[in-house]
Amino acid sequence: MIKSIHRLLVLKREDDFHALVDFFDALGLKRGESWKGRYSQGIKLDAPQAGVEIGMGRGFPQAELVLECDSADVLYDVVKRRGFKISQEIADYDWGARMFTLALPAGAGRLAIFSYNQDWRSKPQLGEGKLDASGRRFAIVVSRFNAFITERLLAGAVDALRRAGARDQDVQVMRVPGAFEVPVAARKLARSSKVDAVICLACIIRGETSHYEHLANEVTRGIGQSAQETGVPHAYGVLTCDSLEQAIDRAGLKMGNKGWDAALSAVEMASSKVAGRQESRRSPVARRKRG
Ligand code: INI
Repeated sequence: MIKSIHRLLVLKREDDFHALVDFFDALGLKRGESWKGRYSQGIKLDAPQAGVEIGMGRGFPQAELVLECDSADVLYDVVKRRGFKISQEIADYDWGARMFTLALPAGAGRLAIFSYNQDWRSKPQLGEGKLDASGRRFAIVVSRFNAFITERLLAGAVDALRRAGARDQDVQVMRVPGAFEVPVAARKLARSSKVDAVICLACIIRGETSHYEHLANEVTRGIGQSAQETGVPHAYGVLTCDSLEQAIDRAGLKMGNKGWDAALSAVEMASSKVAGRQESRRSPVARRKRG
């Protein structure tokens, strides 16, 4: 019986090896079996589905490795942020997909990333939430670092929740030292089974070092993981900016208020039939507690 199928990418330099592992990790592949021996090291990065695709004719991706995801646009941002070279810009294709291609480092080949477009006009919208926060409970985790910005995000988020019908007593605010601490606090609140959604607010401003990239990646991944593992919607209101000026623009000046936007996403997701916790259902945590 076949157990798995993997494309092998053998690199010559250790830093390329780690860069590629980190990259696939950031795209959301799951770390599998790994080893480190005298002459070699390796790690398998697994996807929920793998296989061989055999094609014939025209219109196929120009790549040796093809990855299908939920949203090519989201991964396009990840790829851009990590400075990988895009070899084919993101575009819509007549086979109903949105796709781009990039060159992997150290000549490890080309990777095509695509997602199928939803034809939203003809399909019923599955479990779409409403912008009605009445009766829902929210937690806002806000970082004190760059408080000048994050307090504005917080004000925007609270205002949006109130306007959407949330009662003040149903909104709790937790301050943490910096963006790095946001995911842990968010996870704790999500697990408390006392909230329908968590809104994560922070501001990371690019400095002179690579610290920014590490912090931004870790915070984003931590928040995403907490959302996926707890099943409680988390809204991402983390500003990642090149300058303070850019941050000010996104905290209520020229580009709206990211705290407000995040709060509305939380409201929608909290009432979504698919993502939000429904009144009739108890959370896994509550179920376990009550037996
Ligand atoms: N925290 C932020 O929220 N934003 C930043 O821009 C930032 N920078 O640049 O360093 C930052 N650092 C602190 C970090 O989040 C942790 O609080 C700290 O490292 C303690 O764990």
